[in-house]
Amino acid sequence: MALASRYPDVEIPDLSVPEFVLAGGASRPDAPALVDGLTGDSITHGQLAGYIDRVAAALAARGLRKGDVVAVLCPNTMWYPVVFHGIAKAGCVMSPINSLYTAHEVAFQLKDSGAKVLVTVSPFLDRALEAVEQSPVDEVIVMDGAEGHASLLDLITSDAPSVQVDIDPANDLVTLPYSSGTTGLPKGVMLTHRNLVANVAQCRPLIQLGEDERIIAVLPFFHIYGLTVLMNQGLAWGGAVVTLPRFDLEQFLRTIQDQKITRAFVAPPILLAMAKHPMVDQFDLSSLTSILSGAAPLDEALAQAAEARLRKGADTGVTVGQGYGMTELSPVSHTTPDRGGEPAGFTGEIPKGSVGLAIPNTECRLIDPATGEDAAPGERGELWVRGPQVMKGYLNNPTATAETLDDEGWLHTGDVAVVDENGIYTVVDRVKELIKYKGYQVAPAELEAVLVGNPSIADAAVIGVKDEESGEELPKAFVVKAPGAEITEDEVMEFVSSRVAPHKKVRSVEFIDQVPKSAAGKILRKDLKARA
Ligand code: 4UU
Repeated sequence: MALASRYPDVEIPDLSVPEFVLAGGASRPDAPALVDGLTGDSITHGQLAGYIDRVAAALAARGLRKGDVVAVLCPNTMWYPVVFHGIAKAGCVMSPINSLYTAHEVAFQLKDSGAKVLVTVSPFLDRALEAVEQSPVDEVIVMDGAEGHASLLDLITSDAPSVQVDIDPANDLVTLPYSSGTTGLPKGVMLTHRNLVANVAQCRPLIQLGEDERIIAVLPFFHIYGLTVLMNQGLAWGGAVVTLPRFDLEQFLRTIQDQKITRAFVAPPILLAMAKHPMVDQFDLSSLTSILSGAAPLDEALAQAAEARLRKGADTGVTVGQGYGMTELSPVSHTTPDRGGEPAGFTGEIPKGSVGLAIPNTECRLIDPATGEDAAPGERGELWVRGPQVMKGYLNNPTATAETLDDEGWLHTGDVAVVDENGIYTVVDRVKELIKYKGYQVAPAELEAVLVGNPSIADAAVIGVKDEESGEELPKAFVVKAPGAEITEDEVMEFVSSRVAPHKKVRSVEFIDQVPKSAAGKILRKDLKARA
């Protein structure tokens, strides 16, 4: 049984992502659109439109055509949105790469996506060039400039003619982020212009961003949460997005204070600091009205503690809420509404540990994994989602697509949820392989492939084990030694950490005689979880 959203459907503008997003600031060209949180430098909405036009023209002049993939390996700066929307306006597809990836991980994404151009920054250039040697990339653009490479300045001062690419929002891709989904290795998630436009429009009744809103963007734009919720949502309603290149608590708090930030969209580790760290009291955070957490489960008591601490008066001050999403959902399907943004006739409370309500145009099902049938009211089930934010599929991978997205358009999330009589959802478990570390994806299959690449390791399986103290899930490897091989736990961990980004490190190791597998050869992760 499909459970409808409690909100009436919203209209989804039939526009490309840049057209939709730039419309938001069109009436206030002199207002800031992007602010560098470190220097205070800014780009106005008017300048943003102009720069995007130039980047698109320069890319087209290089011979890039509709559907070509341009990868971006860059931390958050106020220029990242210029690059993304420039690529999108040229009809190309932006594939965002995690800034912390090793050259090998970067190369995997460049090859798999077929990227023709890589845009990066000079501090990452060595890593980028190492990756490019193993991939089909024709050109590396270095935003801040480097000998022998075009820079962003070259692009935005290009005198190439403007381009008007004919974009079909419902079918043409705009971005290709990577996600492991419910199983296996990372895959390119095909998201269309319409997916991203829809998701911003769908959040509107719940998250009522105003023009004078100032949003802190410390979560990375290379993750879909940063791209849609921070960047595009912030810009689309005419507000200002204030960028920080990495999370540093003091810098984060100072930026909220000095830049009069009104909204923060974060992941649980940042909320933990807001609730507990003594430094928080040294800053004036009174401009802040709302903090939304997402990307991993938010502890109810922690959310309450953060809200109590930051709330100045009884009914004023900040509210702490939670959203739920997935790369394959562009990413939002559920979120906590602002005060006053509840659906008509809503009288209940929104418990802090919940992920709020299904956003408009979104249907849900909760499926009992044991029976494959709809769970009884109030019972837990795997969350299925259907709506205009559901991906088109995985790139070049019809098998994985069919396993996740069924014929009726339901995206099987691999997360387990319950819904109460008010339509409030709570995510209670995860049945897929995926491990989340500080909100980042860790795909067990990827670590297993790295592990068995060691000649001393005959077989391996990786699961997430919850650390009670931090609340984080820590990747744990079960390792079968090769006959006669000598290898220690520390050596196993070092072997992995030299090959993967820091968030994917294996954080504990146990040697076992055999990896438990089904008759079909699938790792029985449940058995390993029980053992851990
Ligand atoms: C329990 O993490 C994301 C998207 C996060 C997001 C985006 C917009 C959250 C709120 C918001 O407003 O995407 P992925 O693809 O990196 O990871 C998806 C997985 C989910 O399947 C789920 O297992 O991350 C987990 N997850 C959560 N789990 C995401 N949000 C939550 C949550 N509680 N609130």
